[in-house]
Amino acid sequence: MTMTRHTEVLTRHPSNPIITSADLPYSANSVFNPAATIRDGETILLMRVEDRRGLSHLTVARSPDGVARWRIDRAPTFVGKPDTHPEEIWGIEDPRVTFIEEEQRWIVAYTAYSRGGPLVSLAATEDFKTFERLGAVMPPENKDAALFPVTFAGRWALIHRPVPGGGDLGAHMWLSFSPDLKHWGDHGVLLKARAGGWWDARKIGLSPPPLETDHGWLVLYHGVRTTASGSIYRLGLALLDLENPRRVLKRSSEWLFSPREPYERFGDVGGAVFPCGWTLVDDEIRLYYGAADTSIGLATGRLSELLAWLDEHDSHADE
Ligand code: BMA
Repeated sequence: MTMTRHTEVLTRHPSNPIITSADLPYSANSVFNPAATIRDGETILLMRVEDRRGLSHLTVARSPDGVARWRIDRAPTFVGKPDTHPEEIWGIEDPRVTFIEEEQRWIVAYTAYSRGGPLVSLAATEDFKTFERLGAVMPPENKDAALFPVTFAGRWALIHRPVPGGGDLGAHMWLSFSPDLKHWGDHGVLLKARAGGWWDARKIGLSPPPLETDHGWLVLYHGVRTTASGSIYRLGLALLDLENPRRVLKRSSEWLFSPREPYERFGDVGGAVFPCGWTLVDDEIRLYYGAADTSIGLATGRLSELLAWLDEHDSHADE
């Protein structure tokens, strides 16, 4: 185990939380877990908004600098459509967006809340105004999904998180492949939740989509620690082989980011930091996260420092 002095790799923005429900142009309970991307120089967040019935939809916020001056759609942008898509009966949640360069469009992987439990659906958008549903791709219970931006030997790859046996068997991250974004197979476990006292014991899931770096696909994932007073959602890193994303090259032993500030500790689900999106400009990472299922926080860091931190805290170093 490495016992070096802890230094902060991700720094919270001083104006956190950067977006709360008070910033929305319409009434809602909370705004959290946003996807993030940059389009024509503008930062776009596709935010989960929970209404006062308890059901979620997605709404777009745009900012010239990714920090302030957010312009938020006047009405919900992307809403569950149970008449044609019954799996969206109880709303849609937690989007992750992936830009597909060759198609000049984004694929949104989101949670559809069906009567049978949460499942994974895909949609495509070119402008974050209209969304074309590609349908449900993973049956319940499954969530925390995102697409890789490239194909591997001609097949798309999706990370997702099924929950077998009502969670008693542990919830691990899986990887599946598809020739057409519709038919999925070659399912296999990618990263396993650890056991016992670990911060990421029994339940883990992908946070933002995997990020391509010179060293491999950088994966930020959440680990859930169950305690006597509820769950703590923390974040750790892993690195996957660029050519073969099934190969896990590194995985952090320690968590990298954990609820600390009052807006992360208190809220509808206190003790949860839950990012669904990040952007990279030059070496700067901007991580957008749900704080306590109530508001949106921003944390920034250098990609090179995240990779160096992962090297230093690689769990293989524990052996
Ligand atoms: C997870 C997801 C997230 C949520 C988190 C904390 O299982 O459902 O939407 O932010 O729990 O409540």
